[in-house]
Amino acid sequence: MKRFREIEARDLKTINLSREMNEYGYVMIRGLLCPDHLTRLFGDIICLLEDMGWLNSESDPLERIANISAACAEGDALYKTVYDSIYNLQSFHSFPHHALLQETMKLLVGPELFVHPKTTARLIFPNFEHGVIHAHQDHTAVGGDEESFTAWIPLHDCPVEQGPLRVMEGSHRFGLQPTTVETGYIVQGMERGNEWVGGNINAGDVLFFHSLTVHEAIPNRSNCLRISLDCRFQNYQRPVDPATLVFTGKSKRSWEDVYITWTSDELKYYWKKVPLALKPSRCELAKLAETAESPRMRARYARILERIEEQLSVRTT
Ligand SMILES: O=C(O)CCC(=O)C(=O)O
Repeated sequence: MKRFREIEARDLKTINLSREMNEYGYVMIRGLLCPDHLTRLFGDIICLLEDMGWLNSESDPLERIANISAACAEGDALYKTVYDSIYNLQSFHSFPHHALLQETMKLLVGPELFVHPKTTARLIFPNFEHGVIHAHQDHTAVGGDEESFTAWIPLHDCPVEQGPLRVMEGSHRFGLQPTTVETGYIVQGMERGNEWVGGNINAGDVLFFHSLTVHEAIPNRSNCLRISLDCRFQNYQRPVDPATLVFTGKSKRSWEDVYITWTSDELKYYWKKVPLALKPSRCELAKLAETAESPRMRARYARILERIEEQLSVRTT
C-alpha cells in the first residue's frame, strides 16, 4: 500500500490545504496536536473501559490490552452501554473544539466553521471482524452538504497492526459510489479512485478527508483496543442537515441526558448561537413527515422535527 502524503504541522502556514484536499481528497497532518492534548479524554475513556471489563485486568490499562471475551461492536447491546457512557463525557464533546483543530478546520472550510455536535467514538476490538468498517463514503451515511469533512483522530499511537484508517486517494472526484443494500459498503475492489494510501497514524496526527472520499479501517491484528474519534465539520453558510443536531433514533435520548454530569455550560447547545441554514428546513421537514416514500422515513422526519422544535424551546445561556 502506498504511504500517506503527509504534511508536518509546522509547515501549515506555507501550504495551501484546500488545494491539497481538492487534489487528493485527504490531508494527513503529522503532529498537529501534542500527545498531552489527548491525555484527558484518553484517561476518561480508559477508566470507563476498565470499569466495564473491556481491558485485560492483568496489564496496565494504559496499554489497552483487550479482554477478548468482551469483544463486541457497534450494533451490539453491550457496545451501546459502554459507548453511551463515553458519549456523555464532557471531555469527549469538548475535544473537537480544541483551538488547533479548529484553526486547521478553518483552513479547509473558511472562517465560518461549524463542527457537527455528534462526534463519533470508535472502540475497535482486535481480531474481531464484525467491528471492521469497510469501504464507504461518509456522505452516504451522514448526508447533508457534500462539502463536509471528517477529522479522524486516534487517541494513541496507531501503527498499521492496530487498524488505522486508510483512504482511496482521489476518490472524492467520482461522486457517490454504489454500495450494497445489505452492508452499506462499496463492494471490495469496486472502489473508484487512484489507489489506497495508508500507514501508521500516531498520537497527535490528524487525518482529514472529504465527505466523498472512500475510506476504510485496516483490520486490527494487534492485542489492543483501538480508540479513535471521527469529528465532522463544514462551513455554516452551507446547508446543515438538522439530523446532525438531534438524536434521530427511536430511543428517547436527548442532549439533556448527555449533559447530566457536565461541569460547564459553555458547549451545551453551542450550535444554537450559530446562524445555521437548515436543509431540510422546518417547513420541509413537516412536509417530508407526511410525504416521504416509506413509513420509516416519514417517522424519522417527524422525530427530527419534533426534536428540533424541542431544542429551540430550551433556553441557553
Ligand atoms: O474508525 C473507524 O474504524 C471508521 C471511521 C470511519 O469510517 C469514519 O471516520 O468515517
